[in-house]
Amino acid sequence: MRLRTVPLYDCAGKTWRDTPNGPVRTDVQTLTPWLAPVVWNGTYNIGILNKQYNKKTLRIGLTTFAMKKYIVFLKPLIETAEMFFMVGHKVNYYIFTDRINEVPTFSFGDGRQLMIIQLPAYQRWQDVSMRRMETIQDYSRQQFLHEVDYLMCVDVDMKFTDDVGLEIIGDLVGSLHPGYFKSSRDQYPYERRALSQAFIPNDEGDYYYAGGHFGGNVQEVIKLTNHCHHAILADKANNIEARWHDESYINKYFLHHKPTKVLSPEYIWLYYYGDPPIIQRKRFVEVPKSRILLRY
Ligand code: UD2
Repeated sequence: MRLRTVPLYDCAGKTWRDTPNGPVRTDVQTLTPWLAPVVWNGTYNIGILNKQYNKKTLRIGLTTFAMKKYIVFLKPLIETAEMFFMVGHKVNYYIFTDRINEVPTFSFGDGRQLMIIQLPAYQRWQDVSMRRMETIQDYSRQQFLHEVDYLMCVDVDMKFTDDVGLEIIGDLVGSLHPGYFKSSRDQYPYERRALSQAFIPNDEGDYYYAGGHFGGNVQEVIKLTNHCHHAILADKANNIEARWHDESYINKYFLHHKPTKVLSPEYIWLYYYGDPPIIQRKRFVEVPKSRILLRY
């Protein structure tokens, strides 16, 4: 008997293919060893996902920090999010900044809004980056838990260049770092000092996750950020700062609390790593920056 083929895997109308039921990507890993999906173009049907969630009640939060000179990145991030991020769904953008007067004005789609939260700025950029854990945890408990179902937390120096929709939603979501998705475990830049709370021994570790895009349901985001914040404080008390700051602690957290969904590097691409065809859609990409000019 011939299998009926159906156009199962949508890619927002861009790469429709007739396929029998089953994953169409054989060139990438689409399932983790603990059976969580790894989201790549061609592995999901956005039509089914949109029907599965109730659009009337679902609300998604997006947090970002635009502290000090990084305020310049806010405009492209939010403008492109309005074009590509969760289009047709309700979204709350939560913007943390010390420069509220420099937040541009935006126009938003129905059910989408931006909330500005003023924060004092830490002097060191490393502290700005790491303290995001503390702040997301605090505001998630006080506010976000009551306002959104899922929360995605992203770097500000990024822009959306292609659709990002409900395929990224899950209880605990991590993103594969674009520099290491093809690397072996011993090449991952984990924190290797045993004294650090972020320590991962050479014979452990699943993937190397990026610090710039993680999320999940709000309860899970609270657990992650709370854990990382306390690990950062414990290290600070011992005069240790993990190799890649918050990213190192996130990697340690995901080792023992496996993500229920893993996003491929389509969802956090850095052109520093070129333009390989395996990344069929670069959906969320870094805006090039001069670290020296911006951080100091
Ligand atoms: C990587 C990670 C980042 C974080 C960092 C820690 C990616 C793509 N990025 O980025 O998430 O783990 O390593 O070393 O995985 N910020 C400000 N003002 C500042 C400095 C930082 O608002 O003065 C915020 C801003 O949201 C920025 C984020 O902190 O995007 C991380 O800082 P970064 O982008 O300079 O760090 P980077 O590129 O090394």
